[in-house]
Amino acid sequence: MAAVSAMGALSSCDKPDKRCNIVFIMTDDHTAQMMSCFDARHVRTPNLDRIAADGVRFTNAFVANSLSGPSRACLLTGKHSCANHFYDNSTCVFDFSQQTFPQLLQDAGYQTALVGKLHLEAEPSGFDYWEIIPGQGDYYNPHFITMDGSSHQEKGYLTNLITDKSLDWLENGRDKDKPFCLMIHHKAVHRNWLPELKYLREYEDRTFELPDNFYDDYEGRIAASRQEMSIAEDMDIVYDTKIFTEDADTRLTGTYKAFISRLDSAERVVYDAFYDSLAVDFAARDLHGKELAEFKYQRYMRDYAKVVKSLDDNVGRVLDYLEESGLDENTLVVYTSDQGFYMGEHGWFDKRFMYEESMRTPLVMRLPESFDRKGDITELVQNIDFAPTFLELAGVEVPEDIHGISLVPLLEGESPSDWRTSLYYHFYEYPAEHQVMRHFGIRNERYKLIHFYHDQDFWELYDLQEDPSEMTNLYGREGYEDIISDLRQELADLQEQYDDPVRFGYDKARQ
Ligand code: SGN
Ligand code: CA
Repeated sequence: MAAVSAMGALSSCDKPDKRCNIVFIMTDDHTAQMMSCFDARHVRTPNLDRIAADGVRFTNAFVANSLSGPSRACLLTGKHSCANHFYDNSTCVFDFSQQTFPQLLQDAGYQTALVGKLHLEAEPSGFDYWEIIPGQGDYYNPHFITMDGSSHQEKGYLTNLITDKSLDWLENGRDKDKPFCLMIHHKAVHRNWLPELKYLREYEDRTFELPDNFYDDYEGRIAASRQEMSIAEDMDIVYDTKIFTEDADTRLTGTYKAFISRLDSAERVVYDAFYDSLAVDFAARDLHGKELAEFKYQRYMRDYAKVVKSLDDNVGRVLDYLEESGLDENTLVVYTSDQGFYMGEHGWFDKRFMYEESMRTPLVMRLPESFDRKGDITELVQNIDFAPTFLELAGVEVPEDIHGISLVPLLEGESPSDWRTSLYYHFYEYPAEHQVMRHFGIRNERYKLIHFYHDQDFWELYDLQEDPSEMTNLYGREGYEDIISDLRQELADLQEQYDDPVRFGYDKARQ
């Protein structure tokens, strides 16, 4: 009943049998710097740009906890980690008995499907159809887990296979009398950036511009100085940059060998023909210091760009199918990532920090024909907003315990004067891989205040207008007392609003 009455209020999707379909495409670790509709410096992504050109581009989209599992839990529940209880990748199991938007959509008569990476250590529920990859999955000849719980290997490149399965469900798998929500979750472009074989040589003639702060000295920023995600120090020459010889013996050589051993012998010949020549060239050059760091940066950028290329092709296949089938008229297409990523900024790869590159996430949408909004949406939005947005589009009443805010008014062209003015963030996975300390904080249009805690206790303040790269920690500087005091109060208010137990003492934050 709630669904029916809320639907009546919607001008855009007001025919009960014609509620909007949703195609939600989410990638892993794809950052806006590597998407040409956000940043034209590095790559061309014509199909992703097509979504933005035909629809809307969110210029201020963020996540609540910049890590895969937590980000997916925020997406499914519309709640911060403190409420969905999935804090980190290493210790948590998602409780699918809690409220999720796919379940609510299914209850309201939607056909729901999920294909690809889930990474929540649990079997999905709330879906009419799912087929997922185990954990992080594999790029080459990957395994899939099907709804009967069994696992099987398939031939091909993962990004293509996930798209094949998604299109097959759209064409043959669903009940065509019902509206649908299809979630296409790619592994691409997650580490270690293994390209589709046909694109091994793409971008090889490119020298990517080094970020201005590639040689950051982390002055005044303790957590930044202690991370283990530096391209120079922590990127594995075999696993990440694929400089492999039979006598290689780095920490991740074994993992690398396992990944490439998934290729059959003919594929392996093609793969080796490319990377073996790089290893020969590398051995002859005897690189050290900055030269070695910049070599690794170029290899990283090239392989990442190749993986983006296959991803962009596959997004194009989905858009083409929707157009050819006529489904595009009544389908919202969302493209986003589970978080942003560092492409050499601060000298890094990976994410986790509340700093801009990884707190941000790319977000573009192609809207159903009944919406005429186009261009940029600049309001502060966060991944907890997807759940209420999709529920409102489906005419389902948004439960009061959801933290996110529906984006539908923004999609209808409104600029609500009471839109949120700040965002809350909380990262927990520490001590862990990459050693990014636990922290929480607040970001408004101009400032960002971060508190690092657990085995440390210090604060950082950035003026994003004057210092968009977040190089100067202003916390404790004369003249910022009022700004800090206001931000600390607002942060405490957000923690109360979201009921994050951190305000009762940090040790209780994960109970
Ligand atoms: C793996 C990667 C890390 C990465 C995490 C989390 N290491 O553990 O570099 O930070 O995933 O990524 S690897 O040696 O296995 O490649 S996330 O996107 O899934 O959260
Ligand atoms: Ca990720």
